[in-house]
Amino acid sequence: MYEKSKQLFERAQKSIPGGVNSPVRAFKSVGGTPLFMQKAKGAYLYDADGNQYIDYIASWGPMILGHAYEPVVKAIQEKALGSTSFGAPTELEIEMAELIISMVPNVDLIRMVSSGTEACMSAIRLARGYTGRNKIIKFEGHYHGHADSFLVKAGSGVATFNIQTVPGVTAGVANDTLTAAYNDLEAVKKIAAEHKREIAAIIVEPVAGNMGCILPQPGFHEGLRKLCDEEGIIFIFDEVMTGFRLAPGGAQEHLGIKADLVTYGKVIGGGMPVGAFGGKKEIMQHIAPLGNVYQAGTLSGNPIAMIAGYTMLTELKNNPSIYKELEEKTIYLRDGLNEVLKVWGQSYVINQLGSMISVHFSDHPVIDFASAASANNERFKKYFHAMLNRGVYLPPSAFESWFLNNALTKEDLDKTIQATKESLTNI
Ligand code: KE4
Repeated sequence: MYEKSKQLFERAQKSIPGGVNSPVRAFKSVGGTPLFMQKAKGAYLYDADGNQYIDYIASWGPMILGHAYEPVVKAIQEKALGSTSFGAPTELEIEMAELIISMVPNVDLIRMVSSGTEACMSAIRLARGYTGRNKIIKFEGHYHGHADSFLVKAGSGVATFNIQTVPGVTAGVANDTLTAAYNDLEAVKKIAAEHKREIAAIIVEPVAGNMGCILPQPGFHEGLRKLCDEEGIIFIFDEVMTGFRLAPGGAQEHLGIKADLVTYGKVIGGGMPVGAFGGKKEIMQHIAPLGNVYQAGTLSGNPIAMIAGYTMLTELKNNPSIYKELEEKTIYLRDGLNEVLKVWGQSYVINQLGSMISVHFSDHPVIDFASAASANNERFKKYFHAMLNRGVYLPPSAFESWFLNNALTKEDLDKTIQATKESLTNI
């Protein structure tokens, strides 16, 4: 069933650390051999052994319209004929910036980069440069990429591998990162009171996706917004996951909350390496070459990445009904999973918002990292493999959101629900 992947994994480990180019792909937390993918189309992945899977990772978010989406593929093919990179400004970058600014609220200026990590690390450097303050507040279990400042009580792979302190992150850097539990507004207020005029930014995943999908409690973001206004703290929405997924205007639109800076990634590149950060002119004008907060990148605004992202975002902007369709599919899946899980007799929780969803084998609500970590994640491992063996590819970690793509059909969702029903007998 997985012979070719097993061989490829053996071979990969001889030349790539852990055989993968990103740790979460290694199946370390669920066990077994990571599957090497050969191709994908629409909602389906095909591994090196020719097995087909219904895909709930969507490349960790980007493939919101399904894999090998025709308009994006064609746009890339065509653009590549005119060179793959100039290292000089192009009209397409202006069109991309104008398109994004037309879709999202509160962004006057936006800078393209090549990953979500770059976007988030640049945003906190800008907040520090703009405020002249050093410290940031992040939330336990939130993941903003692998920049040193963020690898303190981080989510995603850091939580998956239970890495308490990441070697190589100096105490100096870590000391400038203060953490609180997600949804605990009082804890944030306490930290802010203890560090008056020291905090440059609060950075948050508006809807958390790196400890499973975890929703903001009513009033949480409103409270953070008010605190930032009172204390002169820059409020950063890390929308690498939620941007262009929850709504054309992302979580700012979906939740009705204004951030001072917003970071993007994933969907914005249509599957190509793209990140971005943007916000009000008053702050963004401190970014070089306008200001002195330095940030740069050889392939930032790369024509192939830009045309992929521009094509994807144009499709989403011109067809806003996609968001309703995606949400309806996700709610259908949620309700179907509830139907089979509630008669199972064991504890579980399903968190869902828009097209983000996760199943936690927990006897308590999952509202922050501690409650996500104390779920029965051993059971998740068994569920993951039981589903994989039935042709359903879930994120290989309990600390990840599932991502639906709009190529999923009702039949795919029914198969996923049925596969869950069958899996429950032996997990
Ligand atoms: P990248 O540098 O991986 O493009 O983006 C970092 C990032 C920033 N902010 C949020 C909210 C994110 O979810 C991410 C990256 N997400 C993970 C999946 N949980 C990427 C997958 C991986 O690490 O391979």
